[in-house]
Amino acid sequence: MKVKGIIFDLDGVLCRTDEEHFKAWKALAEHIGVSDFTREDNARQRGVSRMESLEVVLAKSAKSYTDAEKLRLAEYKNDIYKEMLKSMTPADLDPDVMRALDALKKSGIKVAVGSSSKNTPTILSRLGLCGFFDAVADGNDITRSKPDPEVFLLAAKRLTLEPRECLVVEDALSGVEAGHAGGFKVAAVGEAAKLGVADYDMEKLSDLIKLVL
Ligand code: B16
Ligand code: MG
Repeated sequence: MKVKGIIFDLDGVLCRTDEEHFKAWKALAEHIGVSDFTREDNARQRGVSRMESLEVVLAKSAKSYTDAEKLRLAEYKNDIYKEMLKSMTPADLDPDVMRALDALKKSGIKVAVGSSSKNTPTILSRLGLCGFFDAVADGNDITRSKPDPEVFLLAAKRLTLEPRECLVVEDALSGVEAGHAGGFKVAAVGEAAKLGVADYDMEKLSDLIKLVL
């Protein structure tokens, strides 16, 4: 397929921070006495905002929480997550991811990040990817998280491209749905590639090279 731009999701696509999100949510769940928080629960948190992700955990608790308490719980999780990010370095970048990004950049295709995460700037900086992307849109820029297309539409706008000229790359069902809602074609990796809901399912990110070049 021919595209002018590719918009990458971050957690679970460009890096493995999806695993750190899981561990931090699991720690929060245990902190509030929820002992059966599973990877299936975590799959429903992929791509959705921090506060909506918290609701997935709280749905398993018998207690009810005020808005102020919810904010404190989300902060508790985010503090654990940010502590994990401190040990991240450019060496954590998967060589396959770097191979895909380099090949796309050399070909002249514009590249962007479209992530629900408010930690996107920290992660890109820790991975040594500050300034690499032609545009970044993240959780700090949006009010509606995936499956709403807001973050991808903003990334496309910042690339000065139309959705139909871009491909979205996602690991989450919510992200595939967001891409489609915005009028994008979507390629899936990881969890989302097992669902058969995207336009293209890939085993690894460098499969993009044969898909678009
Ligand atoms: P934060 P993505 C999403 O990032 C994660 O998949 C999701 O699990 C998380 O809740 C969300 O970011 C918000 O993250 O708490 O760091 O702001 O997959 O859209 O890159
Ligand atoms: Mg993701």
